[in-house]
Amino acid sequence: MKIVLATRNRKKIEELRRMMSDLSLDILTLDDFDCPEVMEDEDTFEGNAIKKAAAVSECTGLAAVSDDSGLEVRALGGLPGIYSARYAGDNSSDEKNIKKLLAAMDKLPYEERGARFVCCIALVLADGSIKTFEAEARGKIAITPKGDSGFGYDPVFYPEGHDITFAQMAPELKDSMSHRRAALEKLKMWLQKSLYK
Ligand code: ITT
Repeated sequence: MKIVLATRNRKKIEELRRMMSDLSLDILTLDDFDCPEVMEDEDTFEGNAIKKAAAVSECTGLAAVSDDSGLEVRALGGLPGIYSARYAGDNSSDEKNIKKLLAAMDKLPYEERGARFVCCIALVLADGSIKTFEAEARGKIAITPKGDSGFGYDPVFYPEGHDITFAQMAPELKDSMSHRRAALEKLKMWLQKSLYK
């Protein structure tokens, strides 16, 4: 079966490809098609994930998988949440987003720096049917960024039970405990049950 990854984020593509390599799927990306940009204007991860996958499935005529994800910080009432990619403004960078986050959390003690990454994966099949799979990874926000692996907020995220950030981990170690991996595992189980019967 052919499936298109409905994301323009290169780092997500890298992670999704690595974690889907054991599936017998022909994985394509938006580089293989000329699809329009999708406006992410829903107010939930799930809403945006469905919107992205549905648009790409319609544009390509194939099944599409999208990932809408972000970081929710408890002390900030769940921000940056669905705004994670553009927290410091449109066309923001990971560095600017992290800088804004750390400034907003200035002087908060470590015990009060609880956060979680959320990932919602949407699968839209060629017949238009929709399935979504959501998962989280809990942890704490660092006082200062550490590490240069991964992307986004990885340098400031200490996953629960670890004293190194996602950005200090080898990619496979991050995968083993990430929100993206947990959501993908749910997708894989559904695919195995529903499509490979
Ligand atoms: P697409 O919409 O094209 O998939 P995007 O980067 O705009 O790409 P999102 O709207 O889902 O994707 O925003 C996700 C943001 O959340 C991402 O840019 C990071 O800032 C953050 N994020 C999500 N998963 C992350 C992870 O595993 N590690 C670090 N940051 C992550």
